[in-house]
Amino acid sequence: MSEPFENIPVIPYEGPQSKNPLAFKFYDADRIVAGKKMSEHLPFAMAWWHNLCAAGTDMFGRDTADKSFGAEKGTMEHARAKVDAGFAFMKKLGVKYFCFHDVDLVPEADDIKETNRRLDEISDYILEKMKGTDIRCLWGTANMFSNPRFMNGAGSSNSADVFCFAAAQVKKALDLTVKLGGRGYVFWGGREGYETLLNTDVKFEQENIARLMHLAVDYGRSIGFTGDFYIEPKPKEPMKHQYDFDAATAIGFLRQYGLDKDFKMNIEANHATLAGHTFQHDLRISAINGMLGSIDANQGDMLLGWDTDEFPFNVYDATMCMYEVLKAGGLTGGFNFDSKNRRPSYTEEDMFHAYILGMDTFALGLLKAAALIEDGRLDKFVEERYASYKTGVGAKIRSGETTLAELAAYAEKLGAPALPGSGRQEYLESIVNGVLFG
Ligand code: XUL
Ligand code: CO
Repeated sequence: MSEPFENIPVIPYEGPQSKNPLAFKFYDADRIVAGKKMSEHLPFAMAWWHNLCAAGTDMFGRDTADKSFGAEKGTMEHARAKVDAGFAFMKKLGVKYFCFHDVDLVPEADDIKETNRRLDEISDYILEKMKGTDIRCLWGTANMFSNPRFMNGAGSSNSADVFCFAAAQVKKALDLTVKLGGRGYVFWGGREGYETLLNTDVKFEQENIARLMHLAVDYGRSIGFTGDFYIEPKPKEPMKHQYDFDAATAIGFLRQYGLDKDFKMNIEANHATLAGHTFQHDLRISAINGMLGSIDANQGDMLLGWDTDEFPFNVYDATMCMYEVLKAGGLTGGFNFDSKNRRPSYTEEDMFHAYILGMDTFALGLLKAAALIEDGRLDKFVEERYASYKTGVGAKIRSGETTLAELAAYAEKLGAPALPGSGRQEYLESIVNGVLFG
């Protein structure tokens, strides 16, 4: 049988002037930026589901791409062919990590015992493939949203039996993550939410989701999982209301249920924008709470109100993302391309073009974010903007050495404060443009 992607070369770095579609223009793995190699700043990961499984099906039409990789779909031979294709793909691009859902790896059987047997078999095969390479698992997860049994959620299901099946899948997915040396374990609350309050006990459901997470932490730690658990917030889709709306909501939930020591955030760009935030906002909220763990690297479409999972090409957003990541001192996780080719981009070359685009976009973002920090004008402006808290009454407020009555007396004596100083937004935006394009 022919080698996967045999007509595609190993992707070289050729620099910004290159017109070669199968070369990196900005991602230069060994280049040192802000004291570290680009490849260390940017632990990229391949998403098994989009890259090796999704073939362009949408609500209005069937597959456009051929992801059979020379085997009959729905067989273990196909599962192995996907492993072969995935490793060939990652090697050619220099992608060092992969992320998976349990059911991305094997066809799901009717009986969970048989599914688990298949997962044992394929994970042995993946382990074999990993030997002699520096390719590693970034994170694993359980798909608890596709099977009809999860129509009302997994941890949040009204059915205790369904809860048990969710538990069984989480247990197995944790086993696989540990077996493959995964850095993290993700909970994306696929259907953990509701459609109508007329049939839903929100408090009961949220308590049960927390119970499932506690059970997962206890089990994970008992089998030697030392990595981070992640919540991946998303406000809607598939459910109308999803409980993990955004980073702030998810962090509050984790604290309420005593899960905040074991969990961090896996922030996805397109999920943040669906929540009405910028990508940077959810990164900042995670970072200031010490919970910026990992990133699902993609982007949405300003004109579409759903999760389009496009490959990131917006350099402004990538720059502001990397600005947050650099300021936070890096990620414990990595940058998982939870992104898919557009339906009409159905060839093997398109799969490579997509990753080259995504990796180059984040490399550019890294370079520009490092330059913004080095430039220092943004930091200096923010620092000075809060200068009134450095001395006098401001310093007393910060140190907590005052009372409401004292502050009220101060205000009365003042009569009226001066305006708080210009925000200078347009000036700051022109600094960003200057650094990006100057
Ligand atoms: C769905 C999504 C998932 C998670 C993993 O919007 O982002 O693919 O990343 O379950
Ligand atoms: Co995602």
